[in-house]
Amino acid sequence: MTKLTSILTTTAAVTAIAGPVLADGHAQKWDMPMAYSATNFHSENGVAFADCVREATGGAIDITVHPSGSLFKGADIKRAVQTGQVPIGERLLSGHQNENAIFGFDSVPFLATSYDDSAKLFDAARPKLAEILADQNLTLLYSVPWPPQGLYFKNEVNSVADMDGVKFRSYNNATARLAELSGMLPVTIEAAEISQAFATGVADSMISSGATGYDRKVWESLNYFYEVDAWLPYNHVMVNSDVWGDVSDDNKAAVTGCADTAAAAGLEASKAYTQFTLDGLREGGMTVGPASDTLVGELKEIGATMTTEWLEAAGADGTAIVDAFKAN
Ligand code: PCA
Repeated sequence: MTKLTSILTTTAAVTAIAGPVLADGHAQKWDMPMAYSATNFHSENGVAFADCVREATGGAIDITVHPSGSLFKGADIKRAVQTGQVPIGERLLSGHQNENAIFGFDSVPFLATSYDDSAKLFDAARPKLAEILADQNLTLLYSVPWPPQGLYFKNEVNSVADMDGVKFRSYNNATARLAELSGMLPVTIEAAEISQAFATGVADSMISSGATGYDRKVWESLNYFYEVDAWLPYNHVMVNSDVWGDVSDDNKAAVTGCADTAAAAGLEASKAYTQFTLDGLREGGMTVGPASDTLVGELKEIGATMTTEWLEAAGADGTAIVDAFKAN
């Protein structure tokens, strides 16, 4: 190819992309903060979603993913999208239970412990969740579950008594409450910062997925992972409703189509990542296996307390979600 044809081809390609943008009149660049590492399946799925949107809107909406909390930390992403500092972002809504207990629907211990049940629970919660978010100027695009949550420790733990006084990294209200009820000392730390926290002894334990332990190489500091399957929390991708309102109907349909694809692909990736990352923890040198019957029994008692507390906080809407989930 000569230099000229190369320039022409490039120009043609740019024009092909630019055409619909100009026709639509709303060429937009959307920065999308995400809290987890670039190699995490949520982040990779976010990049695939961005690619899908770029293609499906003919370049009219050009999303750039910023993983690892590099643009906004996890805890700040929701507010950033709400207030229009960024048009779109991903956040673990159970980190905002203080605003509305419904945001913690997915972190009620032992309510939904499998992918099938967590999907049913999400279906039951989604309309209410979307309504609450809409009141906060947020439009829910897609949601993807983390793998089942298990307990990480530095030392072997066979009962709640063994957890007494242990420094415990929490990521939402439920994880902090679990720590309190089991005699541990909760400290809130973003996923992006846990390797450092464990290495320096700020925390010696957490509840999370195999995925997050694997992403952060926690075997460098911790030694045990107990597969408790306490719950499967969701990450949610949300767009600012004012921004969304300015998107043409055609592009809304395109983005929604990509969001549906991302929800399905993210779910499959989450499932596949479960075993892969548990194997990875083992290869890193950790002991990975089920918790003792004693510990499981004690955690279920704590779970019952937390369920009662959540139902009280979430009121009639919470009860309706749980009833709808159980009816399916
Ligand atoms: N990883 C995230 C939330 C749930 C999970 O599995 C974290 O630990 O922050």
